[in-house]
Amino acid sequence: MQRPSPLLLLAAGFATAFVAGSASNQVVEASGSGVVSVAEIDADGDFLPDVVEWVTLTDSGSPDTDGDQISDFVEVIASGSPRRESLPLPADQQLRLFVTGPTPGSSDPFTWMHVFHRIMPVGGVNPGVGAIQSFNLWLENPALPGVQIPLNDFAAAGTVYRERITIDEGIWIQVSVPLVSLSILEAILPCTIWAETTVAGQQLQSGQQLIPVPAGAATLVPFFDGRYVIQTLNPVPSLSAPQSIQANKVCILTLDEDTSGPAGTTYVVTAADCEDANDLECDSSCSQSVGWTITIPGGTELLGGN
Ligand SMILES: [Ca+2]
Ligand SMILES: [Ca+2]
Ligand SMILES: [Ca+2]
Repeated sequence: MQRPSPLLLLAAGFATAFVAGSASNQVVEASGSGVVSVAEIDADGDFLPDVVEWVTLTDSGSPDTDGDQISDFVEVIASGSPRRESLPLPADQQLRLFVTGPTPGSSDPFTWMHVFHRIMPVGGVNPGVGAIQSFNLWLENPALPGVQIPLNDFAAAGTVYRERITIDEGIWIQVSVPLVSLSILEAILPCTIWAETTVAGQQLQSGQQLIPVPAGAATLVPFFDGRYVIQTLNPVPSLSAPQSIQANKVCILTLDEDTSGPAGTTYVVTAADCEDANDLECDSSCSQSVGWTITIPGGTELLGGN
């Protein structure tokens, strides 16, 4: 059997570049798609598409929802508090995943997986435009150790690629994949999404697990005090049906390690509450997750290693 190769996106292939942003944070940005999709509509220019801001509960009309001078993108990608004033977090490699569904009023029929990656070059030196030599994005499933499945295999149409190179906040990358269907993805959970970037000779890798929970697919983000924020990754429901907005809400979990096996480490949820979850609104059904067993490829150690 031929081993699938990772999706390879050569940044050098995206030739459309323009200069935008303020003088204090000049940005050079390249976009790889000639057709504007919902994954590219970013009204406030903070690099988070409007549909993703719906998931993160940030303001798609303001690049700094809480007005603390830290951009929505940086606070979201760093698992900070985008809706409450806070201090800057240490700049680090970060990877976040979001899934959004068909948007009300849009002709875009796709459920999208959005991957956002921030790369901080060694020494904080801005490597400049064209420094990204390669960007690979793939999925690994514990049942197929060592096999890298290109995320592109799940694409129903063209993948969106955007990059932004900032003076002091690293290189930001967005890859959005229009999925054939969410159920195909759910069939291979749990899995880990990996991004590997080569910048100025450095190879940087980050991963984030996508796990199955009774509410659907979800990601976990470290919270303080050894607990985790769980965020379900469901398509955006109709905004005209507010009750279904619960689909993208979050919950704070306390995990108790149970067993380890080929699929990863299994944890039992011993507590779940609606304490401030990275300032995102909590799921009203949060407490129902007590007693869940969750299997995480690589365990929680990987969560803290991004
Ligand atoms: Ca935005
Ligand atoms: Ca915003
Ligand atoms: Ca902010």
